[in-house]
Amino acid sequence: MKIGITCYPTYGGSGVVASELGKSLAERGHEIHFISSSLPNRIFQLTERIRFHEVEVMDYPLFEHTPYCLALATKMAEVADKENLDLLHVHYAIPHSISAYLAREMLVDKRRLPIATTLHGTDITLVGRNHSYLPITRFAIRQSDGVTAVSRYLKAATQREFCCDCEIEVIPNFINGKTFQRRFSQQLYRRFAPKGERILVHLSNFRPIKKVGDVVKIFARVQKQMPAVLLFLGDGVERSNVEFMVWELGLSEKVFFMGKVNEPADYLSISDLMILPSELESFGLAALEAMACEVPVIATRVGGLPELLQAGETGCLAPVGAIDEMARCAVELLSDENHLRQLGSNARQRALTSYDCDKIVPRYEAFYQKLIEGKPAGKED
Ligand code: GMT
Repeated sequence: MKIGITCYPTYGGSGVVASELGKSLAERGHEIHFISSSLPNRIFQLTERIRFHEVEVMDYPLFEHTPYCLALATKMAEVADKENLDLLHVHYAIPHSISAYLAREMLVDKRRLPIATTLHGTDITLVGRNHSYLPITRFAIRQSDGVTAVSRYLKAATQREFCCDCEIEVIPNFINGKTFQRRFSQQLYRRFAPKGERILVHLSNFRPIKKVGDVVKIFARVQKQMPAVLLFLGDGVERSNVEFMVWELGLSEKVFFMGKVNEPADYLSISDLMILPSELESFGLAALEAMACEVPVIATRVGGLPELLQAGETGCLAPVGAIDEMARCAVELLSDENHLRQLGSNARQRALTSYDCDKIVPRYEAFYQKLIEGKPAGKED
C-alpha cells in the first residue's frame, strides 16, 4: 500500500505513534509518505519506502494566524495525486482530519482517497471539547472513512461526547520490543547514581495535564526514605516551573533534566521505577515504553491507564493527586528488589504479549485494507 501519514512532528505521543507506525509499515513493504511541517520525531532516516513532504506555509502581513490547515490540505492533495496514494492516515483530529477532508474533496473528480483518523487524546478530551472546535471535530470524525481510538476509554469518550453512532475501532499504542528492551549500561547508570542510588524516571511533554509537579513531590518523599535520584526525560511548557520547584526544595543535585532524548530506552533501561501522575491519559505511551524496558510504573487510575497497567502486577494505580499513596507505593516497591524485578518482568511480558508492533501493526493494515476496499470500518477491541 502507499500511505500518506500526517501528524504533529513535535515531541508528543501521537507523533511518536505515527512515526513508529510509518517505520513498521515500511519494514513490512509499504510505501510511506509523511506529510507534515517538519520531519516527525523519531524519523531519523529517509529511504525508498519512507519519504517526507514538507508543508510550506506562506506567511503574509494580513494573516494574523498563518492558515497551516489549508497549506496542509493542498500538500496532501498534491502528494496523493502525484504519488498515487491509496489512503491518508492522520493522527490527532485537529486540524489534520479537516485538511484530509479538504484534500479528498479537491480530488473527488479524479480519484478516490479514503481518509483514516486516529484519535489520540486531548483532540477529544480537551481541545476538541472546546466550543470553538467541537462542531468541526465532530464533523471531521463523521467525514473520516475510518476512525481509530487508542483505548476503549477514548472510544467511549468520543461516542459519548461527539457522536454516539460513530464506528470507532480501538487500536492501542504499541512498542517495538526489539528497540524498547532493557539494555543496562553501567556507565550511564553510574553517571546519575554513583553511590548506587535508586533511579526514578518521568517521561512526558511537560504539559499541565501531566502534573509534573506531582512527580517532584513524590520524589521528595521517596528520597527521604532511601538514596534516590530522579531523571526527567522530555521537555515542554511546565519545565521551568518544575526546575524552580526542584531548586526551592533543595533537590537540584538529585534531579536531572535531560530534555528531549533520541533514545529514551537507554535511560529507561537504567531506571527502577516510572512515575506518571497525569490528570488524564487516554493511553499512556510513556508507561508502555517503560514497561517494555522492565520498568514498573506508578500511575494514576485515569483514562486508558487501567487498560494498560495492572495494579500489583506491573506497578501501582492511585487517584489523581494522591501524592502520599504514590510515594508510599514507590518506597514499598523500591525496598524489595525481588518484587521490583518481578513487576518489571511482568511489565515487559505484558508489553510484548499485548502491545508489540508485530501484533498491532497488522491491525492497522487490515483497517486500511477495509477502507481501501470501501468496507465500513470499526469493531470492538
Ligand atoms: O495530549 C497529549 O499529551 C499529547 C498527545 C499527543 O497527541 O501527543 O498524547 C496522547 O496520545 C498518546 C499517543 O496515542 C497517548 O499515549 C497519550 O496518553 C495521549 N495523552 C493524553 O491523553 C493526555
